[in-house]
Amino acid sequence: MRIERIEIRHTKMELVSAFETSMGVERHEEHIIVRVDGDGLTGWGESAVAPGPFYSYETVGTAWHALRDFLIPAVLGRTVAEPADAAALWSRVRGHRMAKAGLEAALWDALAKARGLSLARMLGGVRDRVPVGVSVGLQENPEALVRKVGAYLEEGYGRIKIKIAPGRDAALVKAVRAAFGPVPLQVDANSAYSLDDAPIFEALDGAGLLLIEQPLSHEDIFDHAKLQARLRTPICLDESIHSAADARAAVEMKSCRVINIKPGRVGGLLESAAIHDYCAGRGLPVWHGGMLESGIGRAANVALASLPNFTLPGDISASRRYFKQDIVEPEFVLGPGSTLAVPTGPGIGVEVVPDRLARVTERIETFRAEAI
Ligand code: NPG
Repeated sequence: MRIERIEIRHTKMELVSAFETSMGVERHEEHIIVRVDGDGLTGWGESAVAPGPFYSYETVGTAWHALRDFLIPAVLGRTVAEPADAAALWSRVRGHRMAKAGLEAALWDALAKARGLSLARMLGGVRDRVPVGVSVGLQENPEALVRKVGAYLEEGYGRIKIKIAPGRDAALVKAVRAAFGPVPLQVDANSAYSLDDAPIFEALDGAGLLLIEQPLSHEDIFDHAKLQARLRTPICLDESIHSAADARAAVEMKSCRVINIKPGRVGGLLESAAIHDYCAGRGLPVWHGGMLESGIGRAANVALASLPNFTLPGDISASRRYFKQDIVEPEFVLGPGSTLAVPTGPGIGVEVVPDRLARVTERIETFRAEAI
């Protein structure tokens, strides 16, 4: 496929309810949607950045810069047969993984469409439905959390993840356990603790949690090994894993027993698949994280989560959990057994609805290859 045109959009979508974590509160999701055109094909991808550098150092502004000034010029007018060809063209660019992931995803979509394959098939997916859960932000008090969790369980979510932060941890787990007994439950600290807080996690070790996600610093692998050695509950790394090389270091150092994969955090679907394969070979389960994506990013997430070693439920909830109206059709809906259906149509398998996309677009820039 010759890459003839690339469009990037800064989008802003209102969330149905505010999402609070140890990093701050979000009321809107601001991402970059990438559209690639060539050979009569269109591909869509989503870069799950944020306005501020609080989860990752990347922002809407840095990703826009990396895309406009480096990544798009590296591929525009070039011919790519495989996503790896595009990654090779921008291999001089270090970091900027979320920016790369958005562009790479759009190319995966277009290239899968060129072959008449669903993205899931092209990636090597093996399931037609993927197990999912719901991630519940910090609430005002334990009672409010119990109400929120109760409502999600009622809707059919079979796995609950709750956010924790210093001073808002053990009491929340206790309240959820008291209200709902042995429901599949995990916690996410988003790097809010230090090794000195190990007793807090030791106290949580008897709570039957599926895993404790990213308790320590966002770049740490070393202290997590020390903490994991003190716990029976698996530690899952998120923020600390940026590549298959990081995954290898974490596994060899016994820093975690589970890995959360987010294509944005690791630079795309190709690297995600490499982490998946490495973990499969080492007997570590992986699961798909979430960045409150629109239906464009969600479709790619569901496709990736259909790979065989994504055995734990993902943070890939139904469209309605996030937005009043998604920008794709069909929207993602929660199915039996807390699952989402993997789209079977070509590429991401959902249609972008132009006027809905236009309504959430804040800014747009288009790049065209020179005619040949
Ligand atoms: O369902 O997409 C979802 C949200 C899952 O909790 C979730 N994401 O730390 O993993 C995280 C958190 C997050 C959200 C991180 C937005 C960064 C931005």
